[in-house]
Amino acid sequence: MDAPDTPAPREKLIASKQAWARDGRLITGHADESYERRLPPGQRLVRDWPVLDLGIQPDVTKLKFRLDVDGAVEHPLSLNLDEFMALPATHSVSDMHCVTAWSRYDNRWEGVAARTLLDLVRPKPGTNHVIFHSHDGYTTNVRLEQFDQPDVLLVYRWEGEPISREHGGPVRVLIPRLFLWKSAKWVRRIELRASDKPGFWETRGYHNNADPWLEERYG
Ligand SMILES: Nc1nc2c(c(=O)[nH]1)N[C@H]1C(S)=C(S)[C@@H](COP(=O)(O)O)O[C@H]1N2
Ligand SMILES: [Mo]
Repeated sequence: MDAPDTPAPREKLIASKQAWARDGRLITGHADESYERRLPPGQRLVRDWPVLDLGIQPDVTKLKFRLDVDGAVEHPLSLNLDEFMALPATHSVSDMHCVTAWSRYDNRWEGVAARTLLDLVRPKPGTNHVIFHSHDGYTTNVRLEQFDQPDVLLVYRWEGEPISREHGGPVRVLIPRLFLWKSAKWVRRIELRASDKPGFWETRGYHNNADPWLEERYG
């Protein structure tokens, strides 16, 4: 894939996060009784919005922007920024949960619903997985049923402002009911597949499913 802005990731940061995964840091073991709560087990509320990345924040200019939605679909899409922004807009309010134990409530989003894209590309029968590819070389994977939810958006506004570069602007994925590492920033390509393909953190000790209420942090 194309990742023209990609120098080496911050190896130390990655190594320490991998060590957390190995040690099971932040696991409380109380997932079951907490399932009904708004704040997932082991999480604490923050009011700011922390920035987490691999030490690269690609500058996705209008000229560099392209979104491909392809793979096991009837009608592959390849959109420039104007074409993407012309798709119907969806507004939502949702919470964010990061595996590093912060959660932030009531984020107001605007973007294009995952279901709008799925209606356009039409996944072929037997398509069960979605892989996100980003401009910094990051990848992450979810099951199609996790992407195909009404609250999943490709967002371009947060709290009325354009998504900043550090948070993955101009367009990032938002899957609010999974840990935030599943929400690819600077998204470049959405690949639909019959088979799964674990992404950057999933191959470094993070859980494949990433449900915060089940404490699916590592594994
Ligand atoms: N392209 C890309 N997307 C990414 C990441 C990344 O390094 N590159 N980091 C992930 C992780 S580990 C987290 S916790 C969230 C952080 O998003 P934020 O910086 O907007 O809080 O982005 C996720 N999406
Ligand atoms: Mo993260």
